[in-house]
Amino acid sequence: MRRTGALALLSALAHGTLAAAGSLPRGVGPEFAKFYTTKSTFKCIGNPSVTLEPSQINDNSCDCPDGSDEPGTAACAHIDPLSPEQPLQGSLTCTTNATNALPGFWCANAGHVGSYIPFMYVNDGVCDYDLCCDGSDESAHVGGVQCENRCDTIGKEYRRLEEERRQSNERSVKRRRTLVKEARELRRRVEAKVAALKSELEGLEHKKGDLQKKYEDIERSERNRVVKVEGQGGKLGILVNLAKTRVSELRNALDKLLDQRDDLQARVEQLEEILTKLKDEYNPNFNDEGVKAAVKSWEDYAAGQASETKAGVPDEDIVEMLKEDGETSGINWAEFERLDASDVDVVYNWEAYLPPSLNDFVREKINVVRIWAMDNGILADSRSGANSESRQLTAAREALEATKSDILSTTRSLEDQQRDLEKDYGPDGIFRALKGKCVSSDVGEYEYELCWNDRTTQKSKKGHGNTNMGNFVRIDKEMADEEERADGKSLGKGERLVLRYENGQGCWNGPNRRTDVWLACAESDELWRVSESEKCVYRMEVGTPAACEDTQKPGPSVKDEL
Ligand code: MAN
Repeated sequence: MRRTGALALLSALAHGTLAAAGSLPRGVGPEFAKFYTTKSTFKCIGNPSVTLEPSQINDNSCDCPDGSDEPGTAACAHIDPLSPEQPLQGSLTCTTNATNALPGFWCANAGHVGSYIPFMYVNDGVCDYDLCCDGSDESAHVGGVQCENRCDTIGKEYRRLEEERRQSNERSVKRRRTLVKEARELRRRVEAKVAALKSELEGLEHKKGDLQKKYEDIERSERNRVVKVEGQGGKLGILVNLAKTRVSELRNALDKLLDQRDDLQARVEQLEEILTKLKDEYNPNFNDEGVKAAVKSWEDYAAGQASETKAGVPDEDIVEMLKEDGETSGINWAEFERLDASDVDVVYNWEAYLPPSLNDFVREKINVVRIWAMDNGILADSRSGANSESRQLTAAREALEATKSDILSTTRSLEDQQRDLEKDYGPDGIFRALKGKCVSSDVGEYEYELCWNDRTTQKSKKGHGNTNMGNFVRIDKEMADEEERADGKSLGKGERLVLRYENGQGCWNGPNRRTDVWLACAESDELWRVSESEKCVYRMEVGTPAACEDTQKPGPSVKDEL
């Protein structure tokens, strides 16, 4: 085989022709037959002013400027655009400057597929079976070459392979349909999530409104409370605190007094002892009037003490009084501190006698005046001072804040899902079904990996770590021009989807790595080839059912389409 048959075969297929026998001159393709049906004279196709005798057709002499008189010989091969330029007799420039009116020599290839081959291959002594299985290109038997007709065998094999390809393509397209279904379902789920998040958000907004109102009501009612039970704000609170302090002061004074009493008691006992000793031991014969008077006074004092009954507080009672206040002794102040009602509540009891609607109205009006009075310093603002917030208000504030934070996170999730719905997931949104999946392949010292909608990675097999070759950015389309391969693992020719992965790891002394992922139809996802066209610019060729063309379009409601 001197050149690939793809061009000729495709050309033939494009015209949808099969070889057909006829009485046309050798090498005339079916679409040019009409130019060769006249019996009298032949007009050159591109130059109808030039007329020739029928015998001049295929006489191995190039008479038409466009070569149309030699469809079955190589006589006009020099004007074949595929032939090297040659001097042309009679041409002013002496070079080929015309275009052959015919695409080439037509091999009918009965039993196979008809095709054109370049004129220069005609009668060159080589059987070009890949293009001309019927051997008609070597009718002159140059050098004794005999090209048998092999179209039966070649045609059979061709049809077998074609059938194989057709079946494989059918399977690929089926697989694609499954992927489209999966993608639709995934999208539907995201849409459902969006709807759920929206209604959740609505609920949260309502809740926030209620909690906000509740918080403000509690806050207002706290501001309205002129006398607070807790803390320093109210009269009762102040009274409780004053009483507590006073009792504590009195207890301390009593404690000290008791000490002083005991001290004085001891000293009195000491003095009584001294005087008793004086009385017992003084000498009455000395006739000392001062001593005698002192002894007399002491005797009178002692006699008075003996007859006097003492009505004092028992010591046990005093000890009891000195014990710290608490739940089991003295006053339990905590009980007073825990009281939740204010002593001015009674003032508001009139509310109970009014209808509820009027109640709210009157309360609201009073509150406005009260807050105005507080704001203007006429009434004490019960909110001022540390720790003045009630547990009820704290709980209301915390509930409100928790709901606000729920709203934030729900909004974020909703935005994520909405962004996802706007993303380009390719034709029929098919790449949504591949999200999270990866394909990889060993090439040299690396394992290369492609993760759909995510990133491409170069993994060192020598343990040098992984290199990001790009992150998915978008889907493009480009024309591929690759030879078909026997194993079918080729991009082929035509428009192909190209996934762009950019902004990968920086290249030493160069830009960030990027990868173009070219896709072709295949039965399963497979990374066929990886190449580095220039430093840190990679190209992956990947087979996937996602890239197959389905002539039977899926139904409506797919918004992911490109
Ligand atoms: C590594 C690999 C190569 C790349 C060079 C650039 O060796 O990522 O693909 O060409 O770095 O320095």
